[in-house]
Amino acid sequence: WATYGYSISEFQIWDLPPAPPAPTLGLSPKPVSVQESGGTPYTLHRNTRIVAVGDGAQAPAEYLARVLRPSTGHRLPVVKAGGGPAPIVIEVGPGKGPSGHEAEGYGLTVGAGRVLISAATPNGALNGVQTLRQLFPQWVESDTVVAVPWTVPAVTITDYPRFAHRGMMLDVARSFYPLNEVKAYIDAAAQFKVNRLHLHLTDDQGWRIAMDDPRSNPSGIDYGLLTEVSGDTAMTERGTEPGVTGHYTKADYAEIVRYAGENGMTVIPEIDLPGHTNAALHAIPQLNTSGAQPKPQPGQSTVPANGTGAVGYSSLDANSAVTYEFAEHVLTEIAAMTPGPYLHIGGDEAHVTSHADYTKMVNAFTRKAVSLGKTVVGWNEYAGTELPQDKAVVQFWNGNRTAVANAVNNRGAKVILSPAPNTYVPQKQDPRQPQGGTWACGGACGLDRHYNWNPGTFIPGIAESSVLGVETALWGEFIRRVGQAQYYSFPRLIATAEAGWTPQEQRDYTDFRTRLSKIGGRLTVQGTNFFPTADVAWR
Ligand code: TNX
Repeated sequence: WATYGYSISEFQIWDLPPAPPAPTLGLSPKPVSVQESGGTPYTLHRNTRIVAVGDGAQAPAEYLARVLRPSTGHRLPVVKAGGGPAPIVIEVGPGKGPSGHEAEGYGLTVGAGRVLISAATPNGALNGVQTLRQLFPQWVESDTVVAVPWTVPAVTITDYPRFAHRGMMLDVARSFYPLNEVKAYIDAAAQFKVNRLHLHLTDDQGWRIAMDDPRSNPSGIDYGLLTEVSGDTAMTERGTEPGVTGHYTKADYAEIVRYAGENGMTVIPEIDLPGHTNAALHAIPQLNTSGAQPKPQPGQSTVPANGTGAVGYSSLDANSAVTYEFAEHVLTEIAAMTPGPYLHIGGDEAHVTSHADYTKMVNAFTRKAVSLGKTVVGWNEYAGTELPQDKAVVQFWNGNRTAVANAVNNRGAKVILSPAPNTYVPQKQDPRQPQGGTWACGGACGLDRHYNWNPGTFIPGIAESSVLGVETALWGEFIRRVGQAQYYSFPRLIATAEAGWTPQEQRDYTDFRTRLSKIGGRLTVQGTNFFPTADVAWR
């Protein structure tokens, strides 16, 4: 060995073959109950039909067909009845899914000659479809035909979520994502049973949603300016490229809502008020009591004359009637465009607004949202305002947990958890990454931080039943386009999806990493970008 200039011990360290990957089905979120029968696997047949039993089975059956057709090359017709070789049966109706878990639960039985998915609702069946998809070979994610046997191991699964809300927030305001990129972001998350898409539509750097003028318009505001002017601005200072400009027409927004729905997701639109409003103040002259319209904000480090910090430098004026006229109209329009029950009014980081002014405005916006028939959502700063009884949701990101507990215990509020160290994906995932924040974890917020926490006990003094669930937050200061959005979101978004789905006592980080090592291949085949974190033995 001396000839080669290194010792035996060094040789052994570097030349040992890698440990064989631990066997795993590679499912995430981990289902509540999985039994592997060890029996003959199911094999898809070129004449397999997807049998949709019950009206609600049609959409999930077609979803499955769309997943399976490109890679298998089979026709896979969706039919209402009948068998044929190796059928996949999806049945949806009362009493079909696991009882007590009707909204999203499902049963999945894979036998040698047949697959059966049963659920009480279409979304439950869709969850079963996503699990079945993960049981096929990874090549099922290819968009061209692959010649492999399409086998699925024989299993019996009963499954349902721990929390109703497993969300992801996309900041389209700092940098815009065109419709096709939003769809790609939805596609990648839907396979992990993420069921809420929170769109951060407005901020200091841009306004991304078209608004029409109201019939009664006392201040004569031209609402078209919001997107004509502030759809054309974006964050330019951070990131390796300037932010993307653009906005959604009402038709684009309707298409996002439709596409999200097809993927089992409810859209939660956010109009951030009363801070984070520079784009609105820049576009609409009447909103500026002083008469001076602010310039577009290229970044957070551009600190306006008042010398306040990096965020929270803009505010609507609590003492101007135009503020209420404007906010109420915008909320009315966005509510009318949104079939889902939630309206997010922001409420974060209003650093240049006095507490009295903040409370006055937020109370008015909250009342308006509720009068429009919506459940109001706000960031945790608004927890201390006059929340409507049983109609408010507090989204925690940072700060005072006691205020959140009080909102729950005194006002019947529910909670969405987006604690920055556990769910903020623009934070660095590895200290060697050049870009990314470090403020939330005092260093990198790795995959372990996103996995190892308990949403049920995170806010002391509240019952788990008051927790709606969890949400990954993709802020957009330096993130540009969907490829980079995915690179920062995955695989940590998968950890959060599992934190929201799988019973706490069944969650184990080592086991999660083993399952993830197999999921990496799927992400690669489907073209979902991800950060290959050092914690995982990617195959
Ligand atoms: C704080 S988190 C914000 C956002 C920023 C984020 C990351 C929250 C409710 N507000 O405006 O994008 O930090 O820098």
